[in-house]
Amino acid sequence: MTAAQIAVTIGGVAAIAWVLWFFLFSRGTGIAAAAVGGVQEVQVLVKGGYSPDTIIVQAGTPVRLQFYRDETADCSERVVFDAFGINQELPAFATTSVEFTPDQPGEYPFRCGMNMLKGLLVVEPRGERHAASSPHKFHD
Ligand SMILES: [Cu+2]
Repeated sequence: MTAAQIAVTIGGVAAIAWVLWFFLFSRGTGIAAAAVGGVQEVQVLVKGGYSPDTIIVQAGTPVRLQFYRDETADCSERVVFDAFGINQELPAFATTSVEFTPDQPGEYPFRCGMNMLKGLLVVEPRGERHAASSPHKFHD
């Protein structure tokens, strides 16, 4: 092989590795909120999408999502959580807090004002996840 062929081969392998990394690890991964002073807080980068785009929280505890909008594109000007009646403007190059308390477990999509950028808030049941389904055979 010539030096040029070797370079092309290395470049191709690097490109494949990057594509694998991009699809396997950089997208669609959920992040669990960290509790800060009784509030479940998550930083979300807004730039052509939401990252992370899946946010996992627990029901019954206040949630604070810190959206940093790192662009001026009109598309991401607002963030909307239909289930919680939230339609919040996000000024460019600033952090905007969106706070609410999800009471019911479930999956709640969020989106930009035009319904193009999408994310998902996953609300898990509070505490022990299987407490409600444990058998009651020891009760009198
Ligand atoms: Cu949009």
